[in-house]
Amino acid sequence: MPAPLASSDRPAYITTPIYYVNDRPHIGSAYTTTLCDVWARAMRLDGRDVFFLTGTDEHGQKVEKSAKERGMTPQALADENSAEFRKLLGPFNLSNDDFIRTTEPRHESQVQAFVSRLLASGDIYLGEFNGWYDEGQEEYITESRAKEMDYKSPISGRPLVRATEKNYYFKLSAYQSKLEAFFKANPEFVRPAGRFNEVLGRLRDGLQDVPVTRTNFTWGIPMPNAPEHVIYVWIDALFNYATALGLGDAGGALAKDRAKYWPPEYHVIGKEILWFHAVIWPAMLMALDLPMPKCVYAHSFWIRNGQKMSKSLGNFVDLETIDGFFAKYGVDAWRWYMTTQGPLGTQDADFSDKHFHEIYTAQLVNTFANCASRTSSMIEKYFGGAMPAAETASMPVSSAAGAQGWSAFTAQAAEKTRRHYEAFELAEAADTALSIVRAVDLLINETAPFKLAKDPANLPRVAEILAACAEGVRIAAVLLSPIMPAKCDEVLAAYGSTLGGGGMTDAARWGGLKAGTRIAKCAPFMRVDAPVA
Ligand code: ME8
Repeated sequence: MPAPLASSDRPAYITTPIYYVNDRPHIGSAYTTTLCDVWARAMRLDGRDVFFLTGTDEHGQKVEKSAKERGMTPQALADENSAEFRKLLGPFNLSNDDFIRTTEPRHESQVQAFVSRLLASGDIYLGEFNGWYDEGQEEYITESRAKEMDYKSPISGRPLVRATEKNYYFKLSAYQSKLEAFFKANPEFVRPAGRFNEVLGRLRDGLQDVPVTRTNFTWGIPMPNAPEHVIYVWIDALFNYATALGLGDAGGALAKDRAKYWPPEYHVIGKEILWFHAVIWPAMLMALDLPMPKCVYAHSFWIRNGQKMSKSLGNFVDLETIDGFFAKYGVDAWRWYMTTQGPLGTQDADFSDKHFHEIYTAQLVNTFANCASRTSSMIEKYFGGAMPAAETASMPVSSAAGAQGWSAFTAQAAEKTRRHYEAFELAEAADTALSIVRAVDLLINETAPFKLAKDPANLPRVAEILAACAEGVRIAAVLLSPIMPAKCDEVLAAYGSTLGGGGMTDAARWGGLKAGTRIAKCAPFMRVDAPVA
């Protein structure tokens, strides 16, 4: 487990990529935003002051082209599709603090201010580009890379087009050694490690200056000193992370409230946009003398039944498909699957209806819901729905766990979960929190309180067992709440509890459930029919 990135009283900033408005939202954009949401909620639960940013990327040739095809202005297209992304936030239960659009005046004016600073420092200069361009990705490609790519876009498969333009350039080449030194000193700047190696490998080929303006279309932010040039969409877009906090307008009102969040703890992105975030963006920040983000986390891709998702194959898990999952399993089951089974590592993850169903049934119905439900119904049956009075802190967890008592076991699991969340090891955080539920399950199976209860003489022992189970369920619900906020709230409410406001460790401390607390029967996840293959 990597060391924690920052002390817990530091404000925390996390960002998603800003999504292109020439596409509709789908599993990919929902996935990245959900991961960031889980982290943001976990850090808030831990008492940190969090700023969680998402938004839409609205300029560029592709948007201009699509708008033309549809007979509308680029702004109208951007408005329409940005609203689609915004609509996603409620149903997915995403708790972002702002939603930035690159066509907003607050963003445009700050991008111009940043670019003016880079012109003044000589980091941006006028020059001529001769090379290749990937139209789909809106990315300039040098001759040597184009050759490696066989003159085809690795993303769309379409041929690269020849590009010769008088453009403004960013002096990326001047930052080669500074970046190398920075990477060496920050071995966790890009995660997972396999992705960092890819960046370092490409860095060894040597950096060339990159164009930062275009003149062959107009849908972009005008260059402050030469308005016939528009700022290249990628440069415009990367700045969103800083403009949302007002950093381009240092004395302004936005910066007054938000500058404290810089630098970001995590820029979470997909693997295909790593170079921009791991190399170009840090070099621009160096040129602007802004502190570096702590980590760029590049996850891999969801694929569908073993195949890449693409428009031409028509196999995208789109919002309509996701709606079907919400209707059948609920949004929290969706969030659970995204968090625990997604492509957080260097491998792509296959999205399959069957696997979703298996995970739902095994982990949510049979484990989490079953424990919450069995415990609450036995408390109802044997103790009239009131939390039994019993000393449970040092009661052994199970025969397998040796002498370790419940209080020590859950404190250890809670701290481990907290650290996993903090380190963006979200599937591990989920599993560690769920280990408490598995221990409750084992306790019930090993001690069979439903059998013991048949003899009234055993009631003190039954009280002890069920009190431990109830407290275990409560703590697990606290720790799982960043992933499944609504269902965990439901369980906590049934168990007469709340998340409290004192941080994750406090909320998860043994003994939170006082004797006599009303515990209502609850069944947070219900069995549903398996999908037809
Ligand atoms: O690249 N699996 O925007 P974009 C998982 N505007 N995640 C996926 C995915 C998949 N199959 N497909 C897409 C852009 N994503 C730029 C970003 S940031 C300054 C500018 C997610 O709309 C993943 O997060 O193409 C990826 O990086 C992002 O969507 C790309 O979104």
